[in-house]
Amino acid sequence: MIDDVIVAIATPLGKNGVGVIRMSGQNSFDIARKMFVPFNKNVSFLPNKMILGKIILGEIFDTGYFVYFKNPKSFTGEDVVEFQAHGGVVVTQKIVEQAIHCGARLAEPGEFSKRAFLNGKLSLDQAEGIIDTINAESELELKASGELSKGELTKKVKEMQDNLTDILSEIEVNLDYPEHDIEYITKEKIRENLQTIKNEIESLLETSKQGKFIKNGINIAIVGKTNVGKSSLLNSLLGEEFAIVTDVEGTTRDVVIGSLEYKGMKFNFLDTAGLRKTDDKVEKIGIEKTKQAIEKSDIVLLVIDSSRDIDEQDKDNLKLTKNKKRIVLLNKCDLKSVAKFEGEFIKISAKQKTNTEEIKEKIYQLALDGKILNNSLILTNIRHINVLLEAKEMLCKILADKSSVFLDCTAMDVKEVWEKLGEITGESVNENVINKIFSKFCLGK
Ligand SMILES: Nc1nc2c(ncn2[C@@H]2O[C@H](COP(=O)(O)OP(=O)(O)O)[C@@H](O)[C@H]2O)c(=O)[nH]1
Ligand SMILES: [Mg+2]
Repeated sequence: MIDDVIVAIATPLGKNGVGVIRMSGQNSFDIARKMFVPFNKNVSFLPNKMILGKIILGEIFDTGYFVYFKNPKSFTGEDVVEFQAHGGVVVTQKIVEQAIHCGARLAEPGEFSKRAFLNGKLSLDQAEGIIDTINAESELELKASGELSKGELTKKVKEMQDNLTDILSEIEVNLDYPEHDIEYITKEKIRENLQTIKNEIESLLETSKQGKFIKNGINIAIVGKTNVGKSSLLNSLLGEEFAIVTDVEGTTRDVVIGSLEYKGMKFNFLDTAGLRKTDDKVEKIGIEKTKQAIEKSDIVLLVIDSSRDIDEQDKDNLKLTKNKKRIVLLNKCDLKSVAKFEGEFIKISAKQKTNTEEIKEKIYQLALDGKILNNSLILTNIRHINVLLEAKEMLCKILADKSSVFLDCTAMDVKEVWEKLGEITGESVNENVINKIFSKFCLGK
């Protein structure tokens, strides 16, 4: 039973129009009332009602609102009181101090959400969805975390768990009445049902490929010989003079990273040192870094100067990147075209900033393998992905067992899969995991 009252500032520390201080716990109403005097003496303190008055801070006071959420209809499921005061650093901190003076204690990071989880207001994955919403850096990340906090994954997992429960009772009936032919039919049916659940897990896991890009953005390495226009291309994509462009070979030495958002997805461009044979010590290191950037990238933009013949170095670069998802760009199309390239390419002029939208669209398509993102659930959280991978592995093992004792052995294994899936919603997860998850939350959430 959690009965102490926790308090924290819910808004960022700094100079803000309004600052919100939140309290949760059985006595939060009494504690908050001790430090608040309403302007209207006859007002009744009903839940969900904003009441204007003085927030008493010892000798001084601030003017603000008092809002009371009665359990269980609150974020944490407990009695919650929020003060909306002026958003200054000192004011908000004074209110917290006063609340502590009146009997509350300072909340730990994520403690409000943790209480919401422990009181059954949120599943673990929903709580993680909330923190992802706060941390979202792009529109699609926001969308994915929104699905999570809405409980879409919880719903899917619970459906799978229900199916597993049905399978378990099927097995039990059969173990109690082991007539030979019934057993055979049941065995096949169980196998089919387990296979269906495995397929569902697999299709969920399939979305994690897109999820990875949504969460981390797409890393795109801009690669090619020196002076083909890689840095000019970065500038043209970003729409600003970001990287240094000169006609001196070896201008770019370190990797330059520039980001933009396209269709709600974050693109991280890595402009690299041109690949060529060189004795320059610094440039050599740069080239080594280029190779690492290629390795780490999701997509490579290979730039070739179309105003010159394709030479050995271009061919080496094509070879070096042939196993990557790659877009070949024939640059400087404003000049006379000389290069002969066989294969798919896009003609561009980085200098005149042509075809930048076409490049972005091509990157988007290539990263998502041409699949259109819809509103459905997309896995972005590595913990959820790992739990599902393990559950899938367990199902594979059960299905691989073709022995005649299939039924006897399966019940326990099926129960284990059920529990594994429960780690997503938090139903079957140990305290350490829970504490670790909530400690990553911000203070006041
Ligand atoms: N005519 C023309 N020149 C370009 C184009 N893109 C880049 N350049 C020029 O090529 C030279 C090298 O460009 P830069 O972007 O520094 O190439 P990098 O070494 O590959 O990064 C500069 O003088 C640019 O102005 C283009 O599309 N057309
Ligand atoms: Mg450059």
